[in-house]
Amino acid sequence: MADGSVVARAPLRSAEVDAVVVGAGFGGLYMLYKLREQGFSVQGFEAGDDVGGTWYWNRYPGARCDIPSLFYSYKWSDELQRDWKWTEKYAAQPEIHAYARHVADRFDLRPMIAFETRVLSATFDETADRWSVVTDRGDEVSCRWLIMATGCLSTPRAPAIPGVNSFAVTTYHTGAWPHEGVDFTGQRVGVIGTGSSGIQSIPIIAEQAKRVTVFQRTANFSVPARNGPLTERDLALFWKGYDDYMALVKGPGMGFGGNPANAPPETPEARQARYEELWALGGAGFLAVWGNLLTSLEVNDEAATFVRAKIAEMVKDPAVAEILAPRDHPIGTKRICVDTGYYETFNRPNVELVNLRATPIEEITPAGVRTSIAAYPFDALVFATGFDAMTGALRAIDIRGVGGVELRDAWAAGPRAYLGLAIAGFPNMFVITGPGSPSVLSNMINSIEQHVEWIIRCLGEMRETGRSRIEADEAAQDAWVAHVAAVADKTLFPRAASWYMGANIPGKPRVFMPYIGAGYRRKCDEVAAAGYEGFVVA
Ligand code: NA7
Repeated sequence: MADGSVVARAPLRSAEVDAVVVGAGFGGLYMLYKLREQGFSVQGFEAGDDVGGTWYWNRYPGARCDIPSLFYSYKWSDELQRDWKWTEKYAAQPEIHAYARHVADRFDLRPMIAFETRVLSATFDETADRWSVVTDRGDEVSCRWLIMATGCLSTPRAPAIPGVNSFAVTTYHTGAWPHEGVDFTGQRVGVIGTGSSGIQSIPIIAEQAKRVTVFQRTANFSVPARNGPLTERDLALFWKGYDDYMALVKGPGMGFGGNPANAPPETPEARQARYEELWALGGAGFLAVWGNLLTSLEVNDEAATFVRAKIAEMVKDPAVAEILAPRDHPIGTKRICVDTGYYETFNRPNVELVNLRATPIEEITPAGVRTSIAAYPFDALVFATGFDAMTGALRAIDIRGVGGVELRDAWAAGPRAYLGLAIAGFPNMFVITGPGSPSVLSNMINSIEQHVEWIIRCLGEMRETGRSRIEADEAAQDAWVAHVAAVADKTLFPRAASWYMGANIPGKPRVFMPYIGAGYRRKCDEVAAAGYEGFVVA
């Protein structure tokens, strides 16, 4: 419960179900719905006391989706799609969470979920072709199919800084924000981290706090959201183009390989006009400016220069503007941020920026933060320091597959998964939007739906043909992992020390985790149509 108490319930002991679903975010909710619809018995587990996943935990001020709300909704129910009315172009966390709650209630999904329950381990029994799932509430559930809907950004990480736990007053992590909210009025607040969470929260914290000190290690590119209420006209346009949009969603699948049809025009004036147009429109669509933005350094650099010039226009103090201007990675190779008034916030008299490249943090002390040249006393400290992305939640569970091999060991040199859906040595287990699938570089809701629908088709076919076991073949997995890396290597993505690469976690292997090639959906469909090519079915 949000107040810290835990609802009492008897442990589910020796329960047997067809499927266990771990996580009740957007992936888990749809998976539960489909499993029940197809007549599978199912048990869901969720660590939080409510549904929503990412949108349950990330309640920091200013938390907002960076994909337009109309596109950030499930497509599997036309009635749901038409009934739910988003109020803003980019929905804020409370509204997205309300949407997840609405889905859970409307489709009566809650009875399938054991809340406030963390899965500790999952062990595969090779003689029975079943998983045994154990939780922190004493549950021991046996299932044929184990579906990990544990999310890509669900394991918040405090910064690896000496004395990180020694601050005597309160520390907050944007990814695990108190449900009752935080009142910073009259406080001196330190914020470490300038990714999306920092960039969204800093303007709001600055409006409230007496003083805000922002500690920036890497300057990030951010484009204005130009958020606002959704109008009848927006809705009419959306529905007018809905069939085309659905054709795109259900099409072969996007990629970052470059669309030659969208080449930059010859003249600098024409290119500048297009940058201005997209800047005025707002949003991450800026990255769609040219098909080769993420494959040509020269093209990328021009777009980056445009954004740096905008930062210099918005920030009055040229020295501060220079610190905020990203220069160490091509635009788009770290997740681009979408902000409301971020750069302008540095014009406020109560906001100061500390450049950690020049004066690194040496220690967090009971009083605040000490850099190489100064001590900053605080009443509150905010870690906007991100997540152990894409693999953190899976590695946190003691998952043991064939021969008792631990997933943590199998992934010691980086994650390996066939199609980002299944892992060799871990039969009957599926990962929704796992590493090696488009996941975080796509519209997550669309990718979730694609994976859930692929998995349910697979389980239905296993049942129809009386099979009890499906496992990714090691050679197919190796080939897929190599393909994922080869595709990434053709782009500029590997040039950034991003969380896509695991670079934000000290010691984490540097592997580009999302799949950015074209035709992913088609590939998955072809694999299924060919009788699960690349899988061993028994
Ligand atoms: P991100 O994007 O991982 O950002 C984390 C920020 O925290 C980033 O600026 C980091 O700097 C900074 N950071 C991390 N560790 C440290 C230490 N030790 N010292 C100083 N600064 C540090 O996480 P977010 O939560 O903002 O966003 C995650 C995703 O959620 C986002 O991409 C959207 O998809 C939604 P660095 O860049 O590593 O130098």
